[in-house]
Amino acid sequence: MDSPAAKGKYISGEKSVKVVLIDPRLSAKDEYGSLKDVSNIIPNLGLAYIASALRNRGYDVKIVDCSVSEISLESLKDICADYLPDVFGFTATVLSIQSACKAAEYLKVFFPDSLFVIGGPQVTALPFEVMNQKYFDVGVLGEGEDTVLELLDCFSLSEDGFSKVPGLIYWNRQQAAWELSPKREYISDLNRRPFPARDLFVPLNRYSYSPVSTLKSPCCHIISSRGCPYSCSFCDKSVTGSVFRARNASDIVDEIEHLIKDFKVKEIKFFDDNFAFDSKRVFDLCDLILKKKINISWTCVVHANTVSYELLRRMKMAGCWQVVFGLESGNQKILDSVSKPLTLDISARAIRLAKRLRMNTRATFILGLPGETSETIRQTLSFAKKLNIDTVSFYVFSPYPGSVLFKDLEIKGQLRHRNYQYYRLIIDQKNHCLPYVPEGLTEEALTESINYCYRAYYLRFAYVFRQLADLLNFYQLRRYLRCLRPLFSIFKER
Ligand code: B12
Ligand code: SF4
Repeated sequence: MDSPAAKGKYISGEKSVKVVLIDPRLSAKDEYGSLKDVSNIIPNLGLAYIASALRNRGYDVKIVDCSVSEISLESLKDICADYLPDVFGFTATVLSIQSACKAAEYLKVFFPDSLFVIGGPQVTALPFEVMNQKYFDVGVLGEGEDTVLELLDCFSLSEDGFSKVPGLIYWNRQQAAWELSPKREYISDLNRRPFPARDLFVPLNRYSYSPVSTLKSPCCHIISSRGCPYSCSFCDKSVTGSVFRARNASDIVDEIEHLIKDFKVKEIKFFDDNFAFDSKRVFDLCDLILKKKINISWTCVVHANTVSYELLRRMKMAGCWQVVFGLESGNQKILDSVSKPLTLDISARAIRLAKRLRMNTRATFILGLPGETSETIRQTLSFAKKLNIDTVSFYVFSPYPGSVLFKDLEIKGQLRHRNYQYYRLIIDQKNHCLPYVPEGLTEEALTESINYCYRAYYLRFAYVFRQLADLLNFYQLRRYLRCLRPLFSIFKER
């Protein structure tokens, strides 16, 4: 194959290089089905980090988010024809890889001389599989900010320089094969890096954060640390790795202030892998928010074993109104078997502490992990009920490429298929085909159990009564009203 990258003919060196970054995700309706109105339809920060790195280096950058704007391939081509990019950069997860390939295949016909780059979790997890489809010229593996700059720098100087840029998969012409360049080190210092270029997305008000987790808007999410030292076997850590690297309080507060000033943001969501792993850092962050009297409401996803009463109290004082816990299962054996470093007691304690402080609690459970039975599903449901968590999500297990479980199940021949459009944690009632079903269960039984869990959890007198008590708060009332309509339609469908 003579990849255009090998020809090196699109970077002239004289004109400013134009890069279009594309999030090719499905339309929100196709991705979330009946759950669309309670899901996060939000800008992709990975792409925004790439954009800001490129812009800082003087490249001309544009972002096209196909999801929120529901852009067809034809309009995508028209947008690109107006802009005439030298480089196309796609991002993709397991769920969006097929759309990314489709878009690249289509656009290549019209822009045969441009460089087609793919980055993100899916190519990082399965580099050869993605590149063998031959829609892309080069893949960026892992964190891409430094790699993409070196890629484009070297590209304008020498056509064969890719092998020297760490973090790539590229076409080796001599070998006529895809080859990995040396591994890229994780970014060790995340401070003082340019903030994500959120201004390159369509206006923020076109996006929507799930009302389940949002009190005030406009809202934005922040990644304040990367990497997680835990080893849950269902989690894909290919991009951010196992070493916890964190931004300091003042760098995070600078970003919060920038969001308040430039985007009028009233709420922040921290979507870190393990936000409170370093509790001192979170204390510092809260203290700085309080010291600077920043009026911001926020939420975060935390691991239950990283929180204490004192930490939650300080978080609440600094504006945190909801804590989200990945509790995964109400059965200890399942937790142990997926290497989740959590006991049921720790989970219960964390929820109780947050409730004692009258913080809103949210938990996510994964049903259908290996070893799951109807009985363990019942245990999970009754565990959630016992804790009376404010909001629970019952996701279906999907073996994500890059995770230990994906590899295990693949080796054991237990993956039912590799049609990645079905690798999702939210079940689409009308169109699903689970990639994995545990022994002893059927797809129908598992999906019906999940539907049952939702109904059995939310349609309870004790639950409704407790939630009604919160309605005294204006913001909570508005939040409930926003959740109500989609919830009714979900129950109708389920
Ligand atoms: C926030 C988040 C979401 C949000 C927002 C998604 C969005 N629009 O950004 C929501 C909740 C909507 C979401 C949904 C899903 N998510 Co998600 N999500 C995350 C989370 C927690 C943080 C993402 C993030 O901002 N990371 C920080 C940035 C810096 O990393 P990054 O996005 O990977 O980008 C870097 C590199 O990948 C690379 N890069 C990325 N794109 C590009 C493009 C180019 C051109 C270049 C050069 C480089 C490059 O450079 C970036 C900067 O370093 C990650 C976990 C994680 N640690 O990343 C999971 C994660 C990305 N999600 C995952 C999954 C599976 C999903 C869902 C499929 C879940 C589902 N619903 O079933 C969907 C898929 C959505 C979609 N259509 O693609 C998996 C992906 C696994 C895989 N192999 O694909 C992850 C890794 C979770 C995990 N640990 O298993 N997610
Ligand atoms: S699921 Fe969460 S706690 Fe477990 S390894 Fe992944 S990021 Fe860490």
